[in-house]
Amino acid sequence: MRVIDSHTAGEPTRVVIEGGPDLGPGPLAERAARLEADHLDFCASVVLEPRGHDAIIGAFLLPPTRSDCAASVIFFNNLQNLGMCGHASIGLGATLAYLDRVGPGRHSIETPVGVVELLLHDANTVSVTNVESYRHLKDVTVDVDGIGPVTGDVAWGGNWFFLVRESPVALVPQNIRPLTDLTLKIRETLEKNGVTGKDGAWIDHIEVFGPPVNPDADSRNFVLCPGGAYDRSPCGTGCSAKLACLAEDGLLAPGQDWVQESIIGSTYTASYRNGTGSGVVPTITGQAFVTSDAALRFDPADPYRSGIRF
Ligand code: PYC
Repeated sequence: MRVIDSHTAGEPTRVVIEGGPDLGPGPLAERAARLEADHLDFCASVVLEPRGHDAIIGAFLLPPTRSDCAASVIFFNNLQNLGMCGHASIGLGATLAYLDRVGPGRHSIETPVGVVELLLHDANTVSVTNVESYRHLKDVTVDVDGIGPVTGDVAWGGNWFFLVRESPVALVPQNIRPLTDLTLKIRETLEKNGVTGKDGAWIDHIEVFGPPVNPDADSRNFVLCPGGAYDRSPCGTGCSAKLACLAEDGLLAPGQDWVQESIIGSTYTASYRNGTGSGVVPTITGQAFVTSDAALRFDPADPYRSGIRF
């Protein structure tokens, strides 16, 4: 299996170029559901230890089903599929440029939740225009054991997020363990209280905000991902959810830049235009770098060839 690894603002992506399973015909969302249901060994072998680690997002590259798209992609992590992934889309742009499959300019990409657009400024700098993003619930307060009341918004940015405006724990890298514990507790409390996204969807990402360290940034965040890892990047879908909330609160105008800093200090520049529904269409700009071009080997005698799973 051939994979290209990259990182976007510190967050890793592994694009599977050759050697993935045949997902059969049909719309991409159906094929993504088949990947999750029937090909756990494949996903686990790509992203879990010993070949991968908790933070890697897999991106299974497929030919497009639409003539106006350059490619299709299904994102997956250490637990499940992801509807969309901002950092991995930027990583995919850098990977396609590395492979000489695309040049500078605009390229549409199919994802299971809709078509997104990549604008390649150069081999490393990519803007991704995401699916329409919106706030679902404003100012939801839950009582988190050992912390007290925590208030946040529920919003969709291609994945479901609970966004807490003021983190009760300082957003410094030394606090990554306590921030992980905090956000896991918030997620558990949301589950216990029946707080969900639209149609009962699991809120699998928790995002807490605080003041930036970088004087050029507007905000710093810490993002808990579904499988318990934290996002090293400012999280593209999380920024999209944030823009939807800022727009609805009248705190950011269409076209105005929002610079989001991650817990490790990397940044994205984000802005939006109004959507056709009640939401916004975000564009997130960041940089990705290819880190390896590798062949994964699967030895039938290797007891962990399909990843370490409990
Ligand atoms: O950039 O959208 C994102 C993302 C989601 C999970 C990890 N990164």
